[in-house]
Amino acid sequence: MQINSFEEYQRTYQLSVDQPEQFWAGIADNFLWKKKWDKVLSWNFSEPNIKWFEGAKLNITENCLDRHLAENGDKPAIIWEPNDPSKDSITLSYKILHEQVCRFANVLKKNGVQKGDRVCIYMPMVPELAVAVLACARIGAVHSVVFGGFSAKSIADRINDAQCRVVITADGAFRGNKQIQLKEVIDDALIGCPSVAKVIVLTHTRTPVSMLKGRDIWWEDEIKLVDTNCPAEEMDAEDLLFILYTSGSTGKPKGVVHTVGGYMVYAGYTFSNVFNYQPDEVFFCTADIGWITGHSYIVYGPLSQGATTVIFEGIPTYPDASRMWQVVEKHKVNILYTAPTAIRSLMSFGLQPLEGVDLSSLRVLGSVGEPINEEAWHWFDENIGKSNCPIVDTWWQTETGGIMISPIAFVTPTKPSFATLPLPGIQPVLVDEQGNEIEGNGVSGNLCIKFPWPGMLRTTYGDHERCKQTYFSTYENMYFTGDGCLRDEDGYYRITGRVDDVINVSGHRIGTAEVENAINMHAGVVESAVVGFPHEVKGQGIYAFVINPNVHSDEDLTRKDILQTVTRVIGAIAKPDKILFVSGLPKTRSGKIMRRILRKIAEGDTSNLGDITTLLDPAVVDEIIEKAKK
Ligand code: 6R9
Repeated sequence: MQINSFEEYQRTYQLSVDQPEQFWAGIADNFLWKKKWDKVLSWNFSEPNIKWFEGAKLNITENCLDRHLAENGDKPAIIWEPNDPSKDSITLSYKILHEQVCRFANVLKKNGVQKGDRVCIYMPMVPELAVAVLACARIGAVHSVVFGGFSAKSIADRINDAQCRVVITADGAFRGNKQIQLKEVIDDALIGCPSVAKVIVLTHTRTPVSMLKGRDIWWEDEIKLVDTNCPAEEMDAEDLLFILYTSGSTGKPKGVVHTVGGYMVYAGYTFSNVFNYQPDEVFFCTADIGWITGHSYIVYGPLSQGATTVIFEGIPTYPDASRMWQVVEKHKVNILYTAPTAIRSLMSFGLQPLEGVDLSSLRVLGSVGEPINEEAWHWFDENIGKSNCPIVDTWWQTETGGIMISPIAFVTPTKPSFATLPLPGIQPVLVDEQGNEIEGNGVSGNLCIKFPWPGMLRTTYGDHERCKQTYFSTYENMYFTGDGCLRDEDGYYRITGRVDDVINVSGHRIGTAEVENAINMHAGVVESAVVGFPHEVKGQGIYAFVINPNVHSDEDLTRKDILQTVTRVIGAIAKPDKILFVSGLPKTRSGKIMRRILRKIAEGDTSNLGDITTLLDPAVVDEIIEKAKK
């Protein structure tokens, strides 16, 4: 499956465009199927209706676990590095991981979980999180992992949208010097979630928790009651594997749906190729399993390829800014996959944290989540890769399931801040506002994909129309990514950022409408408008313009209150970096907020605000500019 030269890439790419079915069938042959497909692909982007490997039967956990046992049973599958460096790390071999997954799958069965049931997972970054995910897949339950930073309300919304039957959580989580009371958050969430019959609680932080009789049970008790024999459920290639919620332009997060066969093939293929993974190498992806990057490149991609994957519970700056490098040294990490925000944050500590740390095990570096600026790219290249490791700047999305546009390590010549070229099977196009394809090089436009790939989303859970409207209606017969992009003279792609109302804060997608809804829940707020602005570490920060009618109120207090409201409604990750109180917002006569103007003001660039004559009250703009300066 691995591509070894640029010439081979070009040849493979051409084949994947000329004969996509033949190409993907060849890739899929590298996986374990209980029964092969009748048809590789049927599709249309108008409904949309996309089916890969129709008629095929498989279980993804047999690909991630069972098939490695004979030859690699004792090979480390997971290396877990705890938050606290003085505590021991834990290594799970493929054999042990297989046993734990089967055992926990039996716990789920014993508690009434059946094929097709949805299970919400809200856990710290511990090996049991991967075990829980895989145990769901083992029995054909659909997992919906919710990142540990979301609030009770966000969790409740997600649980209700998917009608989850079971929740898997832990007493608490460690993150740097903080503790997050996961079970308490779940208790609050579940007040409004009638579908949940059972909550399975892992002991981790040993913080006291309350257990509801008949509903809450301990992980440790349950696994004693079952054995390790759990045959893998036979799944159809197009059966649901998981739901993962992500923000869009509207207020309500969407449940992106991925299915078993195509997702597996795509995550495995891209992992193996992009990172040039070699047997016995250690792969470290610093994302959280609560995001798509963790799903595809901590769990499914690496394990499907029999790799050793690191799960790191902590954060790069705890107990100090050398932590991530220490982890690389300690576990002799060969491939490090991280985010620009982490790189920028560590850069700001200078080179001292790198002193005396041995990074010589590193062979490949990767970046994901947001555009990487040239300065961060060079710092990463020179100080971490010692100018000797290719950097793969991987562009992709929750919806795409796996990496789409990226260099292939040791194959594609890289260029700082460019995601470079599409992987085999991916047909990107740039389109103008009217939906016309912009051909040739040295052009920019909105990034679309014009042909299906196995890892793409199939629907948004419970609302297929929304999937169609969001991704397939802006431009006819194309998947619209929501990103702007340029293609340079060499045909290389550079992602320039979202063109919709989504802000990318430290690589996390946050919808402006979501934040506005949360702010507006505060009793003192009449209306608000939220935009992104350039932030040195986070990439983008959140800037909120808020109309507060009570001019005599204490602004600092109201500000604090609003931050608390947002934390309660969405989670701390959505807290605005700046809140500016204003008496009005720039609106058109039809009542639309002109965000373009607010964006300029937030950027501090008011020299050219463009045409503001269509505004209902142009004077508010001057007032906002004046206030923003202070
Ligand atoms: C994997 C992931 C997707 C959005 C995407 C884009 C941005 C991701 C990027 C990148 C520039 C890269 N993005 N990778 N922008 N260069 N290498 O991050 O998924 O959380 O769904 O975010 O992130 O704007 O549309 P997700």
